[in-house]
Amino acid sequence: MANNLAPIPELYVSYESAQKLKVEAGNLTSHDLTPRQICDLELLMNGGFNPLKGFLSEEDYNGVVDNMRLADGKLWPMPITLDVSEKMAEKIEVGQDIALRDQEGVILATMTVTDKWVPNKDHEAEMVFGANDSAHPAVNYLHNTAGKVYLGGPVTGIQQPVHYDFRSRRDTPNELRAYFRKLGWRKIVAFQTRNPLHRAHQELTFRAAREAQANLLIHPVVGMTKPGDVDHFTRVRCYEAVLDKYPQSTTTMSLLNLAMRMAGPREAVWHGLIRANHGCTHFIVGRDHAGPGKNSAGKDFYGPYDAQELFTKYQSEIGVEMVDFKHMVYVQEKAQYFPANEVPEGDTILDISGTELRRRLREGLDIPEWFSFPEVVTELRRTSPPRSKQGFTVFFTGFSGSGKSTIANALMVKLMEMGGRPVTLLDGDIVRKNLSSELGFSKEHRDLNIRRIGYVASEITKNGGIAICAPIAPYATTRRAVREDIEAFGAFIEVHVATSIEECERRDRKGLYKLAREGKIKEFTGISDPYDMPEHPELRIETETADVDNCAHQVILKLESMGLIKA
Ligand code: PPS
Repeated sequence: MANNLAPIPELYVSYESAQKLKVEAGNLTSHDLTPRQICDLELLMNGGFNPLKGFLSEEDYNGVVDNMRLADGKLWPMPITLDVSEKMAEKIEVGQDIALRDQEGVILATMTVTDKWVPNKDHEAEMVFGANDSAHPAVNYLHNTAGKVYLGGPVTGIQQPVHYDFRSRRDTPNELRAYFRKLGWRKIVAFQTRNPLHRAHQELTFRAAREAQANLLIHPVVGMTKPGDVDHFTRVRCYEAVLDKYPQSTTTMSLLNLAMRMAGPREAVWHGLIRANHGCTHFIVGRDHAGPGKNSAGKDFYGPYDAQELFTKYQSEIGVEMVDFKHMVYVQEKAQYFPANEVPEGDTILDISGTELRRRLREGLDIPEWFSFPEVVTELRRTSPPRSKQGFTVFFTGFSGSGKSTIANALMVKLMEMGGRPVTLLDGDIVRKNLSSELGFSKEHRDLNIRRIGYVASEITKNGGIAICAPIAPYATTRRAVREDIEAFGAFIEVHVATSIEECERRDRKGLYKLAREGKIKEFTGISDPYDMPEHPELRIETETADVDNCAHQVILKLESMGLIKA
């Protein structure tokens, strides 16, 4: 298969028309695009999603969901839909033009709304992702992030979404086609990735290109990948380091602003179509391509070779040839990589899993040169310093008067004595004075208060500091949400200050329990308002049998055992 590098259709109008349209579109009803919709729109406009001419109509959507085909019969496996809220949908009539704006309000495109409908999301989840299970990131997105109503219709492109990072590494399909034409590349193997490249990947991509007698395009996704992945800034710096390891002028790299769905087999077909649009002739599909991980029953969503099977079935329609990904392992005796099925008998195989790599990074352990390139390891270590250098949050929870603030203060002083990281105390009373002065104690207000504390703590954690929070935080769901926000950046240590309500009332240091009993303070936690006991806190402290110094010391010991501070 050799490529046809003629330009493919884009949805942009000329510069002059765009300027005019932009002024006119200022008067249209606007939709503010979500980050995922911006990724989708970019690929619609630049031809990456050719033959789509806009967000799917209802008829196209039904065909795509049920049979992976557009209404005209063309293969298309992924619903590219413009989801909006019911409130937004009420403002829009079929036949109307709307302006599509980015998050700063810049008009990127207009769309003529030809269709407006309420999709059956359960059915979409079953058909497209294989299960209506929110453990799947795209199903979770479908039910919990996407709007209830879909709008469909053709798009007129005004301008590309703006990117300030790695501009010279981003190419439209036509830019890549022109580049391949210029260099006389007739066969190109694309490698899709959302992970940093290590030696095994370099070996396998190099072999794939050699086998297909083709040039190689490293085509990483920098739009949206799986939650928890290494951020794309770090990955691109890693890719740039690996690029030097290929024989000169055989290989290039370009960044793809795709929002992945982790849809396994369907996603592989979609990825193939996208690469065909980018002028590639071959595409590497591996074991568990674009796999979403485990379902809620702890089983894989897709079989390991489902993606390869589906791709093979549609290969001629996709227009690129599949190169199957070989699992490469390092053979110690030969000091080189081999495909796992070609390892000489009796030789020793060395391999480091993704989980093991993360553990080594977290704990600052050695990552051997046979596994990765030193430049890549240095980049990864810069973004994932060992735990003893990362930020973290200690989150105290407990009744009013349980001793949270006192222990938190003692802990702060001990951590400051040790030095090394800035420490911030977000005490309940202090926060209510400075951040949440307008809030009361209804469930809604308490949640807002805790979410604010969580937001500040997550920023502190992200930037390498220590946040100590000491609110009552009575609701388990809110504590869990805060934990999730913070764990994206560092450790979250929930400390339950387990002083009983009777003891708190007996101490009544602020006289509030008396007032609560007299009904002079309403909704008082533990008296007239609920408190969900933490079920699995990292630490539970009994203050009735230990003094403050000892309580704070228990936290220090916990932090040491988690590798967050060094003894
Ligand atoms: S919450 O639920 O987490 O938002 O509460 P928090 O921000 O930690 O604020 C608790 C402090 O406010 C005082 N206070 C009350 N607490 C509980 N219920 C009611 N109705 C109430 N009204 C005022 C109380 O002094 C708490 O301080 P601490 O430091 O916990 O004793």
